[in-house]
Amino acid sequence: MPGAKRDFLSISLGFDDEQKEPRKRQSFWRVWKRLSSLQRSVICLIIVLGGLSALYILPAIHHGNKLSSEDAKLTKDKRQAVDKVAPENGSPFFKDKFLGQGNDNQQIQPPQAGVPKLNKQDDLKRVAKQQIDEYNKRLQKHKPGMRRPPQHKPVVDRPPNGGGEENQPVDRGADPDFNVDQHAVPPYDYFNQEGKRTARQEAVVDAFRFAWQAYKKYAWGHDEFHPITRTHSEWFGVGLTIVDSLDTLVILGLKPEFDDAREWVATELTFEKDKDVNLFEITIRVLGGLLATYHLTGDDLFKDKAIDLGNRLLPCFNSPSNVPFSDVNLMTSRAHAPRWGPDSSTSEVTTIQLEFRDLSRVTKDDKYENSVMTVSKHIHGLPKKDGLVPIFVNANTGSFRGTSTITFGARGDSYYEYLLKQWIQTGKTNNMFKDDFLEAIDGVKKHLLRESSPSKLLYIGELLGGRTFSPKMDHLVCYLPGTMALGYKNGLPDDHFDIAKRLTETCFQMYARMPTKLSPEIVYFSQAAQSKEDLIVKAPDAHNLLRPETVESLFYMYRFTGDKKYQDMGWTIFQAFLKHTKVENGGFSSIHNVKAGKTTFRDKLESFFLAETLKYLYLLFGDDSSLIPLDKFVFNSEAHPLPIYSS
Ligand code: DMJ
Repeated sequence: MPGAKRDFLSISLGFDDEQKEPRKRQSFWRVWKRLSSLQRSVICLIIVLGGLSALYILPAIHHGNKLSSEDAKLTKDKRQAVDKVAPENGSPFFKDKFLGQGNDNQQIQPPQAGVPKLNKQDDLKRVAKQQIDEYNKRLQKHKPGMRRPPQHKPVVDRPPNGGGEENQPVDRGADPDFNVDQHAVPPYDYFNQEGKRTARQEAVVDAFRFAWQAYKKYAWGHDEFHPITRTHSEWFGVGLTIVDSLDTLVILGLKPEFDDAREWVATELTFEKDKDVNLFEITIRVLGGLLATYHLTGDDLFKDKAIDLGNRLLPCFNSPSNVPFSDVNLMTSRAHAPRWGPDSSTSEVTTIQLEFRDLSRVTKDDKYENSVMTVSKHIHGLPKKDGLVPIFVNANTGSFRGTSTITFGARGDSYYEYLLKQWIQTGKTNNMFKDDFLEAIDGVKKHLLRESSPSKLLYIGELLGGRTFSPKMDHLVCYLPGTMALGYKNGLPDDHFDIAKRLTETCFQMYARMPTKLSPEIVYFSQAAQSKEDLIVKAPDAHNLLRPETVESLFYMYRFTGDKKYQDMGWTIFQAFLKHTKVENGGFSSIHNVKAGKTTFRDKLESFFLAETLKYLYLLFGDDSSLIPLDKFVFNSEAHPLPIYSS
């Protein structure tokens, strides 16, 4: 047997060990004949086994190829849809997620070997490395919870008064010299606030939880909650209350609630909806909410969702003029004017700029910012009444409707707000915005600012048809004192702050003088010298929608002065919300009449109560100004904080 073993080895090595002769070529047949029967059997066995393996492997390869091409066909339409909305530089993972292949709930699988068809060893290594990199990225990327916020670099500090006109950088207009990633998002341990809150902040947290739990129980994933009937309704069909509340959850430090909300965004939120949405509303509430949450948490999930939404809103800008259409279908991309007429609201087309600019800075793609800068420049170039604008503008002609009202209330309000805030967002480098804001405030002083009788409350009226003064003031106007205080803090004239202080007092009186201590939606100020009461409330205007504007201004005033009277004012208002708008079985509701002894509910929890009202109250009642510092963040119109850039 040892000899047989030696023979077998000698064949396998190709030598004729027996004869000790040098190696020479022999025919296959001669070699075969010289083999022992054991050697022949082993060779036959090897050949049979090889053949059998081939029979199994070849069809499998063929089948695999077939599957990939069918799969490709099946997903082609979907993928085209994604390509349509994905940013040019969008990551492959963004596309995977959109297609449902990168679902955050799904366990991330390690890279699979042997999937790609490869010829060269180098290619193999390259693709394997790509897969591993991608896998590691995905593990990093969508790990839930807090991570480091985006890059921190300080904004350019400027002297209090902007350094004088001569030192102001030139207006770069629609072609901004991006300093991407220059935004300053200071680190803050949001989810570690237990034991650090003031008693009043704890009360706000309780109120928030009370509303949140009811929404979760009866309306989870739906846009709006009706707490009396415990039902829900859709507006955009995007879980509006959740998305609008995301950054409030972070700022209030509510980790379990935030985790639930994030999970919903990761697994349920889609903008692939055959739904017409209002450009302004979805921008300030949803785009703003996603971007702010991205900046606070550094979690790319929110950035990816913001990019998807931003792309779907862009068709609004394909109008015959530089004024965008007010509505767009999220799925079909069809944009159009509002159903009620040919005009867009001036405040709506001018209150999308902070969000679209931020999206450009985040993506390093200037298409979003350029779209909204075109609108801003167009509105800047239109004739105005001492900086004041009519509330309607036509998206076909690009002109104001000259006979429309001038107001700082509905449809006019945030045009002025975004002038100041864009100047701040761009590091006070774009003076077009600052100049328009200054001119508008001069226009206010000239045409709209009056004192009531008998108490001399300072208020802002309206010009009906652009001409006739009316002593009417919407609660919406009460954002203005806070915004003017913010301007003053950024170097605008002292008298802006004087006006801000007096307007804040007036807005508080709109609450304090009502039997419920809640403000009506609209008041008229008495002008008659002999009148006994300053405030007149008409029956159709007596409702309260849980709006934030007054507590927003109280927050700014407290941050800038440290005067606790503003906290006390806010506490009075908060107590009134608790007393009259809290629904026994869960949630808060808007009410019909702030003058009525007995509250009647309108059965609606507006998403801005959670996004804005409770957020501003929480910030107002705290003494930690490093929680959303106002030299690093600028709040959008829905109280979503966005970073201030250096240009
Ligand atoms: C919010 O949606 C925003 O603050 C908007 O700018 C005005 N209206 C509501 C709150 O009142």
